[in-house]
Amino acid sequence: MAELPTLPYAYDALEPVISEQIMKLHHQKHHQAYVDKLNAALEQAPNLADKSVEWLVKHLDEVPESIRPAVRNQGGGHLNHSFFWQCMTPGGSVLEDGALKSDLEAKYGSLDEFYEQFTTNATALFGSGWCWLMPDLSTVTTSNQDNPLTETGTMPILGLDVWEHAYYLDYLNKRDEYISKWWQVVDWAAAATRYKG
Ligand code: MN3
Repeated sequence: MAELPTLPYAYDALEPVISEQIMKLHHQKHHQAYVDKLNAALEQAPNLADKSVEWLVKHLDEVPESIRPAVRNQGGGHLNHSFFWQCMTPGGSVLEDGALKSDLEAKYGSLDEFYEQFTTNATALFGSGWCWLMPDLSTVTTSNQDNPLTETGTMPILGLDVWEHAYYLDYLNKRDEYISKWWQVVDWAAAATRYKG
């Protein structure tokens, strides 16, 4: 059984970047719905009951076709949001000197250039989806609730939800403004811990 994880901070802790209203809806309604619908789908495949959501998303081809779309969308939604909450922390955390910082600077020329490329990709994504920083430090986007884990076999080290439900109440149609503010709450220390170099 998939379960809604507890948010690692208060609902209002990411204000003013992300409002309490959005965080409550996003966690209690949207994320809860992914969990509930994933569990409903898995009732039809008892042999998968003990599998983690990471395993399911990574091995979609081993999931029965009858529930594969549900596991892809609802399982992906559960995995992505569980990860997203871990990518943020109140007030953000600094990207300290270390492998992640120096490798980002080497790959992009500067951190500012990295921010710009990530923001450009996230802004340009058509429709609903996510923008990710991968372990090879490339930035990629996925549609809907797909996670790069399915295609590449590896989890990202950072991810941004660019579905309208993630920002519309605070930023209306200004996705670029949401993305530029989002860096203020990114938990870079956690991303650095995930990065193996
Ligand atoms: Mn979302």
